[in-house]
Amino acid sequence: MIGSEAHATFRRLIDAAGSFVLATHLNPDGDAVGSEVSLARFLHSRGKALRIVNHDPTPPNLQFVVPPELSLELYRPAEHDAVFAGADLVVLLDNSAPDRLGAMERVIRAAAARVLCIDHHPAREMPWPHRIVDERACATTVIVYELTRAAGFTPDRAAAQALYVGLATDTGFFRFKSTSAHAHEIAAELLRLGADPARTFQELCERNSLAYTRLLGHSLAEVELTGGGVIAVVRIDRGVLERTSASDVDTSEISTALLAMDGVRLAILFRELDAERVKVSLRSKGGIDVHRLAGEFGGGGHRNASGIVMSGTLDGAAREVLARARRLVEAEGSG
Ligand SMILES: [Mn+2]
Repeated sequence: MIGSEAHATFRRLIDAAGSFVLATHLNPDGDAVGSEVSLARFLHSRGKALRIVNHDPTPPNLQFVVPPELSLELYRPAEHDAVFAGADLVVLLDNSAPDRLGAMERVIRAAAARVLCIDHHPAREMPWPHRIVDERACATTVIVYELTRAAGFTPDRAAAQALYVGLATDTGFFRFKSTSAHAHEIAAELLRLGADPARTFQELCERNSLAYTRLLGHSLAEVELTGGGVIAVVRIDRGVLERTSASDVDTSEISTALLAMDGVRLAILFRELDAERVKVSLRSKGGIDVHRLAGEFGGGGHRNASGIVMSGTLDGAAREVLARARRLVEAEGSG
């Protein structure tokens, strides 16, 4: 939980500012969008003016979180650089890392003195003077919930739904190790305030495309085990993506199925982005710290879910990452 100093910082900054821009990381997920929407509802209740500007579009399965009066705008330098430059406060949500801002990095760095960062990721570099970061929080929406409630806000139905989506996303529907009693207590309160758990699961998890489903089938059929059966590996090359028409689908959830295998505690998915780049998704259970593993290759994320984009071929990336992963698993097993 965040301390009284963080609450005071939040209140001071919010009270002093009249206009806000909210932003988050590349490829916004449920916690990113949930944090933006819930904080926006709070700021509107205070009569504040705000814009929400993201680098990437809101995925279709998260659009139900966005109430009609809010617009999550897609960053266009010609329009939004002036918005970032003119806002009293820029709130960076669910992201501390400048390199996860994409093309927005330059303009947000330029505004750094007016940036408040609210996040739960461990960060390598944090150039933001105002930050409320709690690595123990299982979602950024938990921090937003605590800050806004302490500031006297009662989430309405839309805010409660948005907060719940962040909590459900980042705890894997209340099953990851980060899931605390506190997370369930907040969830209970959010249900009382109107969040709909059945709809949340349907929207988030039951809108898979045929292409994704076929790619999942391919991945399950081709999975390999290594590291004494602890590491499950899937390689997806461009040919497979074309055959399954899955070039644009999000493959990160395939790891969930891999981790369901008995004995597997680390799932690694290598996906060929083009001839020179490979995306690596890392998921783990228990003590295997994939954030550290990803960090060795310039990637980032959380202890149990991280990602890397590597230059090189699919086989080259797999060789390098798997060599490190096997050593990590051995060290973990003997430690
Ligand atoms: Mn998050």
